[in-house]
Parts: sequence; structure tokens; C-alpha cells
Amino acid sequence: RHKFWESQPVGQFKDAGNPNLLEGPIEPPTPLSEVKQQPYNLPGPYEWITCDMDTKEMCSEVYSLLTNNYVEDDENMFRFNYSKDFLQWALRPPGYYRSWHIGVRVKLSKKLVAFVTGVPAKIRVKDTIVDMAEINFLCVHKKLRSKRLAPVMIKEVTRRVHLENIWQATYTAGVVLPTPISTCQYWHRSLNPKKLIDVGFSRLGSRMTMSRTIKLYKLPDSPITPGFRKMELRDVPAVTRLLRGYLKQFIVAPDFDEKDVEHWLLPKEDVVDSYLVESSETHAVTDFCSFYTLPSTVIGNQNYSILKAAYSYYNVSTKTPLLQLMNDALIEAKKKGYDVFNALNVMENEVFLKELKFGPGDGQLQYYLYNYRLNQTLRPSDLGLVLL
Ligand code: MYA
Ligand code: JJ1
Repeated sequence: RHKFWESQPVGQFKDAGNPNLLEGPIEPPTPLSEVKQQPYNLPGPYEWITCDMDTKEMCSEVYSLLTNNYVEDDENMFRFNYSKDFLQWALRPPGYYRSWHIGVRVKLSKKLVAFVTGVPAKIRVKDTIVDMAEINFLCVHKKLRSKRLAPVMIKEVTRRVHLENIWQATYTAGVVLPTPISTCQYWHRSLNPKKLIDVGFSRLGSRMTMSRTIKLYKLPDSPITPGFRKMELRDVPAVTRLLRGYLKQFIVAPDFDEKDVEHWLLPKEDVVDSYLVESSETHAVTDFCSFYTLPSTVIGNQNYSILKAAYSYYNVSTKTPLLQLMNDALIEAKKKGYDVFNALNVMENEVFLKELKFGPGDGQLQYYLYNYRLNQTLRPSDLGLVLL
């Protein structure tokens, strides 16, 4: 059924629940001299390139490929539209390797037709901190689908990760492959219900009028929590401490240092937004919330071409109730013109989703580890990791 994935060091469906298999790496590392030194062979018309994401030209090519060929919902109404600034941010974290930004071009025309990326991350699994690659943005041009190009892309990124002496990876996908460590649900909070209904993202509930719906999703004009403000550079040490303390409770979570927090959580216009609560008495940072910006192209609508979506990222509450903190995040997102606020049921998100009028979406997100076995399927609330 999965000719490629059955050949890979990942949890296999047939091994589910076998208590004789130990948790941890499935295969041991090999000496670097034994890692294949040449790229995998591509079909004749294509060639590998390493994408230099520092240049505007390369960023634009990648942006066009993804804008026209990346992930769609199951009814092909919306397609992710990561911005160029977002891609540069996502692909150049501390310690990134340019060799992990991999493109495939048509030799003759030089057109970019496929892409896959990795970025390094320290991921804690239970008590062990593992150096991993986070694999993302796997994309094959629509006209080249089902030609088994994806397995070659995955083998090539694996090879280039191995060359840096890294032997594990994590990734998410909308599809079920061998074998998810957890299955998460997308939830959506309408901020601009009229537009969401107009573009077919949501439907008018039965026994609901448009004006009742608009009223249902109304939010205050500004956040309610005293001391709620945007995160600044000077907050990096405090936010790092707060987040590190919080992420300890999850079975799988990133191990962020201050450099990571500065990169991933310091606000970057139209890419990532972060807020915190500073105590008026002690000036301590007690709470934190963040979201990233990922618009979607609306595929065939007369009136709108873009849906502006915010995605819940990392949130920590120690003093302000999480419900109130996230309500303030919704208020900020609404103020900034987002149409919808999305969240997965990871971490402690279940405590606010229903209460803050999120509804379940039709999409799920599967979380995976490569070359690392876990003997249990995790609950979404055991995950302290959000990939972009
Ligand atoms: S998830 C986002 C993936 N991208 C999209 O969904 C965009 C739109 N779709 C496409 O561009 C294509 O349909 C893709 C497949 C490229 C997805 N992850 O070439 P094929 C398997 C892994 O004929 P195509 C993200 O970016 C499929 O089961 N495998 O198919 C994380 C089959 O194998 P098997 C996938 O449709 C990516 C084989 O590919 C996925 O033309 C993590 C068919 O190949 C998928 N999303 O192209 C990648 N979809 O026969 C793994 C299909 O066995 C990283 N397949 O069933 C692993 C870790 C690597 C690093 C390790 C370091 C140590
Ligand atoms: O966005 C998603 N679904 C939307 C739109 C559905 C359009 C028809 N298929 C949805 N809307 C309902 C919202 C409603 C608002 C009021 C309250 C009730 C709910 O459900 C889905 C997620 O639900 N998104 C996708 O399917 C996109 C792909 C998801 C997999 C992503 C793979 C990630 C790649 C890894 O890096």
C-alpha cells in the first residue's frame, strides 16, 4: 500500500502496539563517510538546485511555485499562500543549512517545479533532547504529480540532513502515512463571518441570519487584560524562561533557547505576532500568546482573492486565564484585519476552543517523527510543538 514509506525507518502500521520494539532511534547513525556523497538521480529532464533564500529572485520563484501548487483543502477552494517574508523567516532560523533548501528545475527552461526544505531544531521527546530536521514545504508542480518525484525529494533531503550528522526529523501532513504520532484537529474562529460565508469558508448556521451571525462573533475593540502589550526585543530572556517552563509538561516539544525565541517569536510584521502580559507591580512577564500569518488564496471567487488567516502558535498562561489571554489575541487579530483565527487542539488549546466560539474544521493535521519510535499514540494535548 505504501511502497515508499514501507522502506523507510518510520513506525510501520504492522508494528502498532508491539511491546518488543524499543522507544528511540529505529536505525543507528552511520559514519558520515558512508553517507551517499552524490545526489539521488532525478528523471532526465530535471536537475537539483540549492535555493539561496537570501536572494529576492530565488524567494520569488519559490513563492510562485508554492502559491500555485501547494496545499489545498479537500474541496480545492483554498490554497495556502505563504508570503515571501514568511518563507525567508521560516527557512532561515538560527543554525539553518542552505543545503536543506532544495529545488528541482527543468534543465532546459530552468523553471522551478519542485521544492522541499528542512530546518534544524532541538526537539525534546519525553526526557531526551534530539537534534532534528523539521521538514516542510514539500511541493511538486501540479503537472508533475504521481510520477514518484516525492520519494526522490524525501530521500535527497534525508541525505543532506545526514551529511550534517542529524538522523531524526519531524513533519506534519494533512494525509495519513505510516505512522502518525498524533492526529490533531483544526478549529476555526470567525472574525469576519460575512466574508467567510461569501467565500465558502463557512456556512450560515441553520436558524441563523447574517446579522445574528455577525453579532455572535463580535469582539471588543481592544484587549481587556491590564499590562497586555506587544513583545519587544528586551523581553526575549523573560519569554524564553516562561516558555521553557511551560513546554516541560508536553511529551514532544521544542527546546528553545534565547536565540530561537528571538527568531521564532519576536514580532515580525505580517509574519508573526506576539503579546505578553507584564505585571504592573513586579514588571514580571506572566503570560504570553502568539500567532503567525498564513493567508490562503480563494480559488474561484468573484469578490475576493485572499483569505487572511492567523494561526495560533505558542501560548503560555500562568496568571491570566488562558481563555482571557486568547480572547485578547482574537481581539488583536480582528483589529489587524484577519478574517479567521485558526488553532489546532494541541497543548492546552481545548480549554478555550469551544468557549471562544471556535468550530471544528474539515481538516486534520497528522504529526510524524522520522527514525524515532514511540510506543504510544499521543493525545493532541501531549504535543507542545507547532510547525508552520
Ligand atoms: S506536508 C505538505 C505536502 N505538500 C502538499 O500537500 C502540496 C500539494 N501536493 C504536492 O505537492 C504533491 O502531492 C506531493 C506528493 C509533493 C505532496 N508527505 O511523487 P508522488 C507519498 C510525505 O508520486 P505526488 C510537508 O511538506 C505517498 O504516500 N509523503 O506523489 C511535510 C507516496 O508514497 P507511498 C507523501 O502527489 C513533508 C509517494 O509520496 C506526502 O506527485 C514531509 C507518492 O509520490 C506527504 N505530504 O507528490 C516529507 N504526500 O507509495 C517526509 C504523498 O509510500 C519527510 N506522499 O504511499 C521525512 C523526513 C525526511 C528527513 C529525514 C532526516 C533524517
Ligand atoms: O481550512 C480548512 N477548512 C475550512 C474550509 C473548508 C472549505 C471546504 N473544504 C473549514 N471551514 C469551516 C469553518 C467554520 C467556521 C465557523 C465555525 C465552524 C467551522 O473547515 C481546513 C482545516 O480545517 N484546511 C485544510 O484542509 C487545509 C489543509 C490542512 C492540512 C495541512 C497540511 C499542512 C502541511 C504541513 O506543513
